Amino acid sequence: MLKGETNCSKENKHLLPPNIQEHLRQEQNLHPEATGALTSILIDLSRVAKSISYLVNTAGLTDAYGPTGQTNVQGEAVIKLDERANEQFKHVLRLNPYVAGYASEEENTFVSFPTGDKEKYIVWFDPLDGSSNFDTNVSIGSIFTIYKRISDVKNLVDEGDFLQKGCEQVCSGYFLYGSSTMFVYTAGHGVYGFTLDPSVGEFVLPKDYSHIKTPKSGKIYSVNEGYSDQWFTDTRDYINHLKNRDENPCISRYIGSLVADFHRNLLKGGVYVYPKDTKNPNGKLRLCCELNPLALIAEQAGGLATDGKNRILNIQPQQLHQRSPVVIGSKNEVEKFSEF
Ligand code: AFP
Repeated sequence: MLKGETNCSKENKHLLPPNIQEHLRQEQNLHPEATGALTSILIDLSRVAKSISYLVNTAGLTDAYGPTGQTNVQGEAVIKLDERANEQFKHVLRLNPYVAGYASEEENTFVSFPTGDKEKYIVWFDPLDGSSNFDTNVSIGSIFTIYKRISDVKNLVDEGDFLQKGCEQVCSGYFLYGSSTMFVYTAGHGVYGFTLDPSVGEFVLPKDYSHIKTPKSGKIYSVNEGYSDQWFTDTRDYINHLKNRDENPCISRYIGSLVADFHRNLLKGGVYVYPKDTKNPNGKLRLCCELNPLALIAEQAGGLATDGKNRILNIQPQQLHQRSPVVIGSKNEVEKFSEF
């Protein structure tokens, strides 16, 4: 032992933070009933995150900016990277022996894979969220969620597998392509945030991002105020309240990339609102591939997510691409909305 070094500092000095594989193995060992299927899917998803991160970071060099000329199922212009990110997810999920099918925000309907007795899970994903920000180098993200299939394993997965309530999610998360690339997930035992270490190409877990907790109250509100003329009175009164309350009046922060807005508020505290309004009776965001995954993360971090009245995770989806209004973030601010 070197002079002045304690046993403890000697032990910790050369320890690397765990990478995602080590972390998932440790988590799996805590659950003797685990088969390794979920670990395998999450490791594959972390590969998807790395490959999309690479596409994002090199887009200016590889002609990846700009639209494809197509519109997606939502009627939105598809950009080249939307398409490439979607392909990355599909390619990796198709090869995973535990995945029975997927549904993508970019595609009309779900896809089922040939069945076998191992294929227990289905995956929902939004391959590139905030993609209209992409050409200007603003942070964007991808969102995923994993459910156990409820249809008989002898058959192909059916629509019911993809229309489960958010409270049935086994695991959800997002990749954030920001000033660094992050992989944030929960499997119902806390929220973990990995950072991509570009020097070794691995997602590692910094100490501060193990069991992420969101503040109970925060001073950020995130909403597109450009639409305030279309808001109903409840939204207008609520936002006015946040800005003008005596204690801790809120300030506005809005990127227009859901994952980036959500992630900032998760760490700093505050509320993200995408309300229904006179033009959009159900808001804009999609329940199954955007709101449910983020609502699970928010709740696991100690926050809340509602559609203004109901817990997001309790809403029974009726359609694959159903939209819902959302109020998501710190407990105090989300609860306050119900008073308006
Ligand atoms: P895009 O992927 O088409 O950019 O849509 C992103 C999104 O669904 C979500 O990420 C944003 O928070 C939201 O739209 C922003 O929408 P507004 O422009 O209506 O505020």
